[in-house]
Amino acid sequence: MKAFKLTLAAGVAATILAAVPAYAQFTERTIRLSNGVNEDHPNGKGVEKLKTCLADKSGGKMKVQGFWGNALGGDLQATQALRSGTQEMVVTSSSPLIGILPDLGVFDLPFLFANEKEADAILDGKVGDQISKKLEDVGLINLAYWENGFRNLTNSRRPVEKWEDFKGLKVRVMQNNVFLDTFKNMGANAVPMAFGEVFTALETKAIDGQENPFVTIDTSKFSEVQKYLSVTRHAYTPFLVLYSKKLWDELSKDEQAALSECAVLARDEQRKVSRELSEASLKKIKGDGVVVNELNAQEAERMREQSKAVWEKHAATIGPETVKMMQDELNQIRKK
Ligand code: TK8
Repeated sequence: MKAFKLTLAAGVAATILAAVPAYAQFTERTIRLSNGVNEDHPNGKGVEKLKTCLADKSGGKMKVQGFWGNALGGDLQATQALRSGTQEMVVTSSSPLIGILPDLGVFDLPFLFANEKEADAILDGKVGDQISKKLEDVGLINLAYWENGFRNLTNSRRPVEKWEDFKGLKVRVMQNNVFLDTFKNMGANAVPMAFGEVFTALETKAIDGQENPFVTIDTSKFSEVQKYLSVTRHAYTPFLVLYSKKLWDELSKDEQAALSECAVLARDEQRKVSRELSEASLKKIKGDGVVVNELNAQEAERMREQSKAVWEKHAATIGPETVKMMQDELNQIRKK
């Protein structure tokens, strides 16, 4: 009886499949997705998840080709390619894109989030949604926020234990005015530079230092060219997972839904791996001979105080409503 029912069910399924071609709403396509980081960064696992999820949903028709280590150009360049419709996807830091959407600068404010939980709640909540809506108006579909993470300073000169130790250090910052002023305000000589140029600039001593999360410091091999790592956690930056609006509008509803769902599924994987790998990366960096120092609570607080001027200076350019929305939402989250 059971066997009979199964045969019957298979027969019905076969008839349906014959009537409607499988995955008719999907077109064979290869989506080019670029990354500034290398494939062993947690983004590698995120992109892997995205690939398998899309293959499942589209019957193998939607493929993703990942590019790593700035192979298709840096964050900003790749994002502009999306806007003009010559590339489908990029996983980019939000920071280099403030020229395209000033509101993104709200994520760059120093010492904004206390921990990952706050970051997730903001990015996956109202603030994240509002920013994504605004990105659409400038030709970019933001499918999800992945994690870049809490940023820490490395340099080749000395351990930074208090903000005065920044004085005179030549530090690469992202191409972003909030970061530029955060470091200038500490007394550093801040140099804006695209990520792809950082390793060589450190190696040739054109700059003394840079700042990034542990996983990026490790997977970009900065340990080879840096002596000190100071755990400053001065900012948390997200990754945007962007799709070209021009090319998005050519997709079927089913393809769009698949991409939206898969980018979020991949987000959970990417964040999980990012958090698991963070401590392991720090251990590796230590193992590579880099001298690591933590800030004591008092000095961390002084750094936070010193950075308040940057908030005041940049609220107007970021957009006062956006900054206020962020503060209100954070207050809500902190009350819970
Ligand atoms: C990689 C960058 C990088 C970022 C930076 O494309 O530029 O320092 O943190 O991870 O987005």
